[in-house]
Order: sequence, then C-alpha cells, then structure tokens
Amino acid sequence: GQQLAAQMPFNPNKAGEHGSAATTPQPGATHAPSIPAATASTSTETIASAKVGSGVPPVGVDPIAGPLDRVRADASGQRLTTNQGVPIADNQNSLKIGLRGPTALEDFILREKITHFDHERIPERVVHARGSAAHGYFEAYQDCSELTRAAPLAQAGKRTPVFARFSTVVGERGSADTVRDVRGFAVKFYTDEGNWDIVGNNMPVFFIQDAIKFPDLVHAVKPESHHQMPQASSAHDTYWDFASLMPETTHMLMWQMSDRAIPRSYRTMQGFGVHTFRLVNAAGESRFCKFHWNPVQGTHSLVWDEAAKIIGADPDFHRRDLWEAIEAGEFPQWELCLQVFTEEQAAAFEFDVLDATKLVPEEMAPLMPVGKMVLNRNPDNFFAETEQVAFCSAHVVPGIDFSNDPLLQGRNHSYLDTQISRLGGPNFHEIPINSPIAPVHNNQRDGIHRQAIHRGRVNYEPNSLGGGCPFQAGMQGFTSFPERSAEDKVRGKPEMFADHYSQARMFWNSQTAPEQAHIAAAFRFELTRVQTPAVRERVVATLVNVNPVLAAAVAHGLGIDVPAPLPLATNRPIPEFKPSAALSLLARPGNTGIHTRKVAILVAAGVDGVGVRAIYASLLADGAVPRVVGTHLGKVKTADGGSLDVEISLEAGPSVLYDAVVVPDGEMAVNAMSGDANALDFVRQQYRHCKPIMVVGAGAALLQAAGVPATLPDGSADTALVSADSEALPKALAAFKQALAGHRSFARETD
Ligand code: HDD
Repeated sequence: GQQLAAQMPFNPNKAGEHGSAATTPQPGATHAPSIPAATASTSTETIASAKVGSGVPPVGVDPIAGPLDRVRADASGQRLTTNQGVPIADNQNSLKIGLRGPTALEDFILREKITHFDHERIPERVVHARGSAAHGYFEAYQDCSELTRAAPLAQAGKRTPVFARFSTVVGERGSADTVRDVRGFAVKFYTDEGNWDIVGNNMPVFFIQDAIKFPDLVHAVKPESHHQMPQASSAHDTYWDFASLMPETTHMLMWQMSDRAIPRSYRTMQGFGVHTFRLVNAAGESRFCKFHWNPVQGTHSLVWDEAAKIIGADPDFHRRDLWEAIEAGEFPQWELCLQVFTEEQAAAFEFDVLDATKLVPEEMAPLMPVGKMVLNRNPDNFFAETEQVAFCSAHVVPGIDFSNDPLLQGRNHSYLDTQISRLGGPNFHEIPINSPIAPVHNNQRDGIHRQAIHRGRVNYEPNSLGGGCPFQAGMQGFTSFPERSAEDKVRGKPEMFADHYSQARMFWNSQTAPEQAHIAAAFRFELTRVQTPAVRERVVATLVNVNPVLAAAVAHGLGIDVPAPLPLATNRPIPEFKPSAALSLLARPGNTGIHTRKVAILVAAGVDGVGVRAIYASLLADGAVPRVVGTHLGKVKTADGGSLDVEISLEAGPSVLYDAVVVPDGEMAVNAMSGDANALDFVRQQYRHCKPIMVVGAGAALLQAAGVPATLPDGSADTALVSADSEALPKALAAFKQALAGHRSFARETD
C-alpha cells in the first residue's frame, strides 16, 4: 500500500496525466499552503479525495485549493531563473560589447524576458471583458434527487467548490465598475460529475429572442465603430437605434434602465440563469426549471448621480468591495433557488417559456431554495484565474439539460468557440482554473499547449489494445432528455414571441414610486445623449405601449410630444399580468444588518475625540466599516487635548464612497468644515443620495452651512437624518443604525 502511495500521481484525479516525478519537490522548494493551517489537510491528495464523491469535506476546506496547489508558484526564498530554470546573475543590465557598445544578440536572458513580456496580453472577452471573481463553495440544503441527478444537489450538506465571476457587459477590460449596464453572474461548479456552469446575469430576461441577433445587439451597444465612443455606456445612437427597431428588447430595456443596472455591490445583486432549463432525475423524468440566486445581503443599488461620480472617485468600486469583504471574512452568500414547472404548466402560461424576453412570475411558480453559495477566498492571481476562466452555457452535468430556447441553443455554440481564440487553442480546459476536479479521460489529443502526457498508443474507441478504456459510461453518463419532436425545418418564431409589452408593463407596475422615477430618469438621460431625433421618438413610441405615464415623463424630459404608439406585432389577445412584488429591488432588504456598510466620520481640529471613538467602536462592533475622514492625513487635535489619526482625506475619500456620514460634536471642528468645500459637498451629497446622516451636538451646524434641509420635501420628519446631543448618543446611534440597515431614504429625492 505504501509503495502504491509513493507512486501516486500528484493529482489523483488525473492519473493519466501527471507522473510521480511531480510529487518530488525541487531541493529547497517551499510550498505555501493555500488554506489555513488549522484546517488544512496534510496533502493535496487528501484534500482532493476528501471532496471527490465523498460529500462533505471538513468545514473551511476548499477542495479546489488542492488541485490548484499543483500550479501555485511561490518565489519566497528562491533565486531568479530563466524559464528554463537557469539561475540569472544580473537582471539589471543587458549583455553589451563594451559598456557603451551595442547589445549582443546572444543575450538570451534579455530576449526571453522581452519576448515573454511582448506576449503578456490576450484578447479581452468580446462582451463581459471587465469582471471580478472569487472562489467558494455551494452547500446543498437538501437531497433534490427526486427532481435532478445533478451532483451538487445530491444530499443535504454536500459541498461543491465554485468559482464565480461578476462582470459588466459593454465596457473594456479597464473600464469603470459603476456604469449603467447589465451585470454578468457566472458560476462554475466543480462537481464530482464534471463542471457545471450557470452563466447568468443580474436580470432574469434578455434583449433578444434568438442568438442570430446577438452580434447585431453587441455591435450596436459597444462603442461606435468609427470613433470608439462612448466607453462602457449604452447612451448613444447606435444602441437605441437597434433597440427601438427591435421591440422585443422592451422588457429588458425596463430592467436595464432600472436601478438593477447600477448595483451598490456585486454582493447585493440577484443572479438569474435566464433561460428555461431542464432538470432530469435518475428515472429520466424531466421538469422545466429557472435558476435564481438571491443575495443573503439583500438587494441594494446606487442612485445614478452617485454611480456617475464613483466612476471618477473609484473606478474599481465593485472589484474593491468584493475583494475587501472577502479579505475581512464577510463572505458574501447567495441562495440558489429552483423555479420548477412542468411542461403541462408551461403550455398553459400566456407566454412561451422558450422566449428569453419573458420571465416566469414567482406567483405562477414559487422559488424553492436548495442551497447556498458562499464566496470565501479571493483569487491568488487575477490573470491565471479571473481572466483565464472560461464559462460556457453548454457546460452541464447529468441531471441538467437544455430547453429549446433559441437564444440558449446559440449560446451553447458561442462560448467554446470564442474561448478557442481568446485562450489560444483547443486545450484551455487544461488551464487550472478551468480544469474539472472530476477525472478527465478521452481520446482527444494534441493541439496547441497540450499539458497532458497521455501514455500508451491507444487514442481511439472502441479499442481492445487498451482494454476498451476509457469506456462509455452508459446510463451513468450524461444522457440527453429524449424530447419528442416532429416538425418542419423553418426559420421563424412562435406567435407568442410577438407580445413584447405585457411583461414590460408587469415590471413597471411592480416597481415602487421611487423606482419608477429612476426608470423614467434613466430613459431621459440615455435618450438625451442620443443625437438622432427619430431614434428618440421611436423609443418613446415603444414606451407608450408599456405605460402612458412613463412615456409622458420621458417625452417631457426630451422636450417632445408623446408620439403614437408603435404598432403591435400580434393580433393575439395581450395577456395582463398582475404586479409581482418580487420584482421590486426593495422587496429584499437582506438580513446582514449594517455589516460592511461604510460610514464616514468627518473630523477636523477641535472635534470631540471621545465621541468619535465611541461612535467608531459602536459601528465596528456591529460589523460596519467606519472611517475617520479629515481634510488631510496625519493627526487631528481633539477638543480634550488628545489626538485622532485621520484614515483618509476628504479629497481621496469623497462622499460617494460611503453609505452614511456622522458629523461629530466639536464647535471648532464644525466651524472649520463649514468653510471647506469638500466637507460641504460631502454632506450635501450624502443628503442628495438619500443616505443616513447623524449629527451630534454642534455637528448640526455643518448641515445648515451646507443648506441641507432639516425635514423631508413634504415637511415631514426625516428618519434617516438623526440628530443627537452627546448625552443621548446610544439612542441616536440605534436610530442611525436602523436607517443604515434600511439603506436609503428615497422620500428625500428631488433629482
Ligand atoms: Fe453571453 C460571455 C451571460 C447571451 C456569447 N455571457 C458572457 C458572460 C456572461 C454571459 C455572464 C461572461 C462569462 C465570464 O465571466 O467569463 N450571455 C449571458 C446571458 C445571456 C447571454 C445571461 C442571455 C441570457 N452570450 C449570449 C448570446 C451569445 C453570447 C446569445 C452568443 C450567441 N457571452 C457570449 C460570448 C462570451 C459571453 C461571446 C464572451 C466571452 C466569453 O463568452 O467567454 O461567447
């Protein structure tokens, strides 16, 4: 047994690929454990095999860390080498013929280094180029085998490693995070039956019904081809020209113009698989299913003026937020919910479940929570993991199958295809982040950058020379659901696909008043940027079919009369859907209180230091992230003769980077800030962006100096504006925290 163990390949899941030599470290090599020592198993083998097929690995252990350890590099204590392992004596000077002479072609060290550098970049994704990702696990709540054979849902408590990537769609790799855009929400499950990807978005519907329109959609929304403007924005003529000529976009436009397109954080977005998929159980029975991810943190979005300002203040706002939350141990979580319905139910719906511009209201098919995803580890290397990860809607495992949604069918081709050029050949599944934990054995061979070293001469099937291996798995393997079909081969779409407005109307009717106002403002903003009057008018003519109030508000903003509605494309009776409360962002406040909410405490010389410390400690104790913000870094003298350290300046940490503000007591400090444009802007913007504000004692004077109203526009009390004198601090803090947990006070809005 021991001898066998010694011969075991380093990665037990790739028996055919890695010889025992890989298990012998180079003399002097150190190996940094990727998981905390307290929970780490002793070897990669134990971690990986603890996962594969065995259900629940020890708490805190991330099984994918094991297989990835094989390729993790740690240079601590190591000498510098070339890619051939040759030690480099001098990395500062190239080889020259005389100190002032020409550089020798012989300098292989120089040439290797420059050549590698010259090829460091790969093409960015054609869409979803900008993204951020994290590792974690999915844990099943229950055994779902009655519905599906899918491995991650096989038993309660079973954990499957995941890697999730969130992205914007339109912007280039270096563009800003808080642009108005759809967000990608892609999750790769490394299941013990192969990789399963749910490649979704933060909105449950899509712009188009058929994949054949995707290149047109993307060409129209990307920067215009003659001058490459605008970056990361849909507010331009070509996009709205296309959208207004394709009324099937209407429902998605409503979502795209809603606050969903400016999330506060990746952690506060829902995710959706969008399409109708199939669940298939071991008996071969199938039901339709839509996938939903609901954030435990609740949903929360920015307001537009704030989002636009964050683009300048911190273009990495979402990336930083995700990274910092995970580093701080505030692991974001989402519940995976299945929305299951039978083919018979689907046939009775007043829309076609194969139409990706339609959603299934939760009232028609309830959500069933089946597990949670926890993201608990940041990547070690952005390029190796976040950039090289390859998601694909066709990556399904036994128990999951496709529907005939023509958008999905086209996607199933597109992802692998695009990745062949993005990742440089057909072997990108061997890149560690893409490589399954489940063993891979087939007769695919060769190609650029092949890593596996296949032994033996058998690379075909059937064979007898290899004992028939690898053999077909039969009913153990993936089997497609045998859907019956006897139809003509045609180009076209079902009549039901022609209703473009009923669900757009349902979405509008399901929004609260502030959310509706934001949608109208977003249309106004985008169409104001559009230069072609006919395009603007056509969009408003579309909106008349959704809601006359919306159309009138947008027309007013554009200074035009409300046009006649666009003609309807169908004579079928248009269904009327009841409003669905679940479609409002405000329906999911979350249950994480004030955890991770960023609170600025404004200070200047003469501030009440005791008060600041008490507020800081109290916010910290409840999981918030307080920051002492002052005019400049360094120490600030407090009223009691002590001092406080300023953590960030008003310039570097402006209002939009904080969820709330506290103006502490201290007359001298407040007087100084009342004459400081940055401090005045800070409280004005906190107010305008509807964020909780707490003033203590003399702090109230800063609001007066900034012209911040003491009551709501209708004259009633503003519960998110908490005023305290120092004695009543605990009570005021409680009210402030309550307002902070409730996010924003939209009743203030006058935008
Ligand atoms: Fe797509 C990337 C989501 C329609 C073709 N898509 C991509 C990503 C997400 C989505 C999240 C980024 C994955 C990552 O993080 O690497 N796409 C969607 C959703 C769609 C959708 C939810 C509709 C329901 N996509 C769609 C269609 C096509 C594509 C109809 C083509 C026919 N998508 C691609 C792509 C990308 C991509 C060109 C670019 C980079 C990549 O795949 O790897 O293949």
